[in-house]
Amino acid sequence: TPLSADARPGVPVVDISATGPGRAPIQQVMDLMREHGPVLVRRLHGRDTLFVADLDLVTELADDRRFAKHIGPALENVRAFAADGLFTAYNDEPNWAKAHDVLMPAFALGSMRTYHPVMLQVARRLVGAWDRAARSGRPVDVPDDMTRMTLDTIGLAGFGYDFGSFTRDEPHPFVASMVRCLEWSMTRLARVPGQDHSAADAAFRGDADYLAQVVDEVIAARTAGAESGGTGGDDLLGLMLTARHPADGTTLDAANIRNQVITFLIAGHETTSGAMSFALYYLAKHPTALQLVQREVDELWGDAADPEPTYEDVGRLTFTRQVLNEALRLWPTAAAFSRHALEDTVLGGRIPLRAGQGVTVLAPMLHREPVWGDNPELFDPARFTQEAEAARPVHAFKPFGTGERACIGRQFALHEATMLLAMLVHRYRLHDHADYRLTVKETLTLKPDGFTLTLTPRTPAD
Ligand code: MNH
Repeated sequence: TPLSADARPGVPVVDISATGPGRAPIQQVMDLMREHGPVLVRRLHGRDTLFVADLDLVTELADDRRFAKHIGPALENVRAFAADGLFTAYNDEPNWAKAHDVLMPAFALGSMRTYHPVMLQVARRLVGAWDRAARSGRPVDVPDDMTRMTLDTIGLAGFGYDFGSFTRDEPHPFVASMVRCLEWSMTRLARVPGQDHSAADAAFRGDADYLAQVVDEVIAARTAGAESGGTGGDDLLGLMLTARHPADGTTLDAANIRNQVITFLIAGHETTSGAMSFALYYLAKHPTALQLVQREVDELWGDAADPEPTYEDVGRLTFTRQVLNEALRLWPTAAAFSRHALEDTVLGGRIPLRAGQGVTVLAPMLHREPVWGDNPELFDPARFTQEAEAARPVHAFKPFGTGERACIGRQFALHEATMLLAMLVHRYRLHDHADYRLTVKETLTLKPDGFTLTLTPRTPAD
C-alpha cells in the first residue's frame, strides 16, 4: 500500500513521474530537499519513497531497538548479483550473522597491520604510474587511477589475487562489468511500467555472469595454491574457505562464498576510490588545506625521495584523515542507506510508520544540516578536529551507515585512503590544469566525473 500523504502533516509529497529520477537520482533528491526541507516523500509512478536527512529523525532511525537495516528496491536489485552477501543479506537471513561472525576478525583494528604492506605495495604501483605521467606531462584521470589502486588492494589484501590494473591500458574488465551492474540496479528503479527492458536485462545477465566467472577464478587460484602446499591463509578468502562458525562448527557454503567475494570486490573498492577522488579534488581547489597536509607529511617523511610509510605513521596523519572525513561529509560516496521500523511506530512524533516500512537516509543532506554551521557547502577540514567531533551529536556524520549493519570495511578504507593521499601530497604538486568544474557521476556510488590533474615532482619545502 502506498504511503498516505494526508496521514503525515507537514511531510511534502513530490511527484517526479514527469521527469523520472534521471542519471543523478541522489542529487535530484538533494535538490528536492533544498526546496522542500529535510523530510519528503518522492513519488514515482505511484511508488513512494520516504527520504529523511533531519538530524533528530536520523538519530531516532539509528536506534537499533526501534529500527534495523532495510533492503529497499535499490539493494533488492543488487541482490540479483550479490544475493546473500553481507551487504545485501536480509537481517534475519542466517548467512548474514554467520558470515559477519566469521569475517569480523579480518576487520579488527589490529588486522590493518597485516594489510599495511600490501596497501603500500599497491600505492607504489600508482606512484609509478603517476611518475611516468609527470615525466611526460600527461594528465592523470584521478577516479580511474584511484579505482585501479583500490581494486588491486582489495584483490591482493583480501584474496591474494592480482588484478594487475596498472599494467593495463584500460581498467580490468571486472570494473566495467561491475559499473554496468550497479547502473542497471540504479536505472531499473526509474523504469516506466509497461516498457520492454529485455535487452537491458540480458546485458545485465551477461555482466553478472562475467563477475561470477572472475570470482570463480579468484577462488580457483586459491584452492589450486592450497593443493600445492599453500596454507589457505588468514585473509578474507582464507577465512571464508576455512573458518568454522563458533556456534555450529560449519564453514560458509560455496554459493555464499561466491556472493561474499563479489560483495567484497565491489564494496571493497568502489566507494574508497570515490572518497580519495573527492579528497584530491578538494585539495586541488583549497591551497590552504593542501599546505597543511604538506606540512604534516613533511614532518613525518622530510625530503625522503621514497619514504617508507609505516603502519604507525598512518595513525599520525591526523590532518590528512580530517581532509578525507570532510570530503566524505560533502560527498559520502555511498550516499543513502535505508532503515525500517521493527514495530509500528511514529517517527519524530508525527510520521506514522508500519513495521517493515522503509525510510531512506540521505547522507549528503544530513551532512549539510544546521548542526554543521551556516556555511555547510564550505570545505573545511577543521570540522573534524577531535574537539569539534566531540562537540557534535554522534549521528550527524554517517558516511558508513549505522548500527550492526554499518560498514565492516571502514578501518580498511580509512587506512588505505589516508596513506595514499599522504604519499601523493608528499610527492607531487597537483595542478588543476583544466580548471575542473565538479560534476558528480552516479552509479549507485558517487565519483567526480572526468576529474584530471597534471603533476610535477615536489621538491621539499615546495
Ligand atoms: Mn562499506 C556496508 C560505506 C568501504 C565493505 N559501507 C556499508 C554501508 C555504507 C558503507 C554506508 C552500509 C550500507 C547500508 O546500511 O545499507 N564503505 C562505505 C564507504 C567506504 C566503504 C563510504 C569507503 C570510503 N566497505 C568499504 C570497504 C569494504 C566495505 C573498503 C571492504 C573491504 N561495507 C562493506 C560491507 C558492508 C558495508 C561488507 C555490509 C556490512 C553488513 O551489512 O554486515
